[in-house]
Amino acid sequence: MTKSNGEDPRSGNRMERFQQGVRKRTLLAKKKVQSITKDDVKGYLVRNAFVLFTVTGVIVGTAALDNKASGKMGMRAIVYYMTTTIIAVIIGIIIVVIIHPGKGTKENMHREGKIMKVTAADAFLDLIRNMFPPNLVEACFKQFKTNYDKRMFRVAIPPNETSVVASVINNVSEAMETLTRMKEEVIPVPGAVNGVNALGLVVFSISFGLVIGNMKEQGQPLRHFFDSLNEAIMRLVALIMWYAPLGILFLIAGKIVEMEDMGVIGGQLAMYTVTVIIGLLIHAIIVLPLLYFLVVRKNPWVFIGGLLQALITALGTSSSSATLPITFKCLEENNGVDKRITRFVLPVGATINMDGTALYEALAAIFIAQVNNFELNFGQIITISITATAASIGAAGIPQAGLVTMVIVLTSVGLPTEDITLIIAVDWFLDRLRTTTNVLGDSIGAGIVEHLSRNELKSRDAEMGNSVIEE
Ligand code: DAS
Repeated sequence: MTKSNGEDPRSGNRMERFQQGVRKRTLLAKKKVQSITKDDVKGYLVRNAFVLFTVTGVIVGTAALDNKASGKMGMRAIVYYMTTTIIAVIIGIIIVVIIHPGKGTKENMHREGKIMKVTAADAFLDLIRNMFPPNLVEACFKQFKTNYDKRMFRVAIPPNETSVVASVINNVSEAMETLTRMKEEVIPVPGAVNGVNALGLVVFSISFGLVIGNMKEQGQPLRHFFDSLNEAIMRLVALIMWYAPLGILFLIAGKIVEMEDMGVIGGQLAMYTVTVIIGLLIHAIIVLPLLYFLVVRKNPWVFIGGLLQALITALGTSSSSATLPITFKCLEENNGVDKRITRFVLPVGATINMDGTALYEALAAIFIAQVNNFELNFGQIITISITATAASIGAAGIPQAGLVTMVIVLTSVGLPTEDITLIIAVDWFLDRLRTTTNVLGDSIGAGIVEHLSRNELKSRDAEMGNSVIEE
């Protein structure tokens, strides 16, 4: 059949269909390009900025020191880290023994909350899966899975079909999609570079910085190169992070909205949450400021006031590593701490000095013993203190790392590791608080180490004959 003008109508349809197809494919391609540029560019930008920032920052800081100075500084930092971590653990133990939130038994906890066969264990295992080499994960997985199948995993989680922990771990808030995407990108940087890798990165940067520092004139060009590279990265990070507090507010707001529909959490869990908060508050607003005042003889609250943006970022991202660039900025620009101290002390501190986490792990382990009516003797309490300190050193500066390394503490005194899921429901919230305490501890440490190292810094200035590395 042909059209009056002799054209084959089917060819018209064919053309029509072809044009439609082209239009559809163009639209798809455009969407794909848009989505790639929006996410990946920001992702690459953030990811590389943060890793590069840490590397150049540490190199710049260390290169400005000589072995003698950095050796003494390193010693002072380590002594400070161990002292504050042990104090935090002791606070955790005392407070959980006095308040005794674990009164009653697991069954009691089950009755209190609305029992749900939780997908928490699966989400929790995903978290572990992403953090440890597969063999260890498989071992944990088998252990968890057997208990899970025996229905031992029941946690007082209110009726909330979606897996609480999965949503918590994603920590995604629709309210600020942009920052959330950026935050996810930021978090995987420490996540991807977490634990041993982060420490490896820092160790490499410190040793490379020391080498440059000891090259005298020959090292000058490299020192200048890394100094200006770091300056550029710092500005880039500042650009990326300027809208962080706003986005973080949305993240927390989004989470609180989600908490609303989580309903009431079981009494013991609530008591446990209160106990952890009290412990962290004692350490953060009494011990650390007092330590700062005793050593530096200045008003700690002025110093802490300069850290506000870093503390908010820690609260919002639950990651010390992701907060690192902001911590640098707050200490150097608001509190005037010498770059040679911050670049040297902070990256190590963010990875191994976690007062909040140590306090939390000791407290949570004893809480789980209480819930199991398991009488701990003095020796076991000491074991918990030591393993909680070690676990906090091993935890990476990323979300809920402290929850995962708690397996070490529970195993050390024979407590059932699957009972971690009893406290998983509130961990997304407590993690923020302990991360903020961790960042505060690292920052106060930088202030104290700077004060104790002021003579070395002065003699180093005289030796270098130029001013301290400031802009
Ligand atoms: N979120 C960890 C941090 O970044 C602390 C923890 O998980 O305990 O410091």
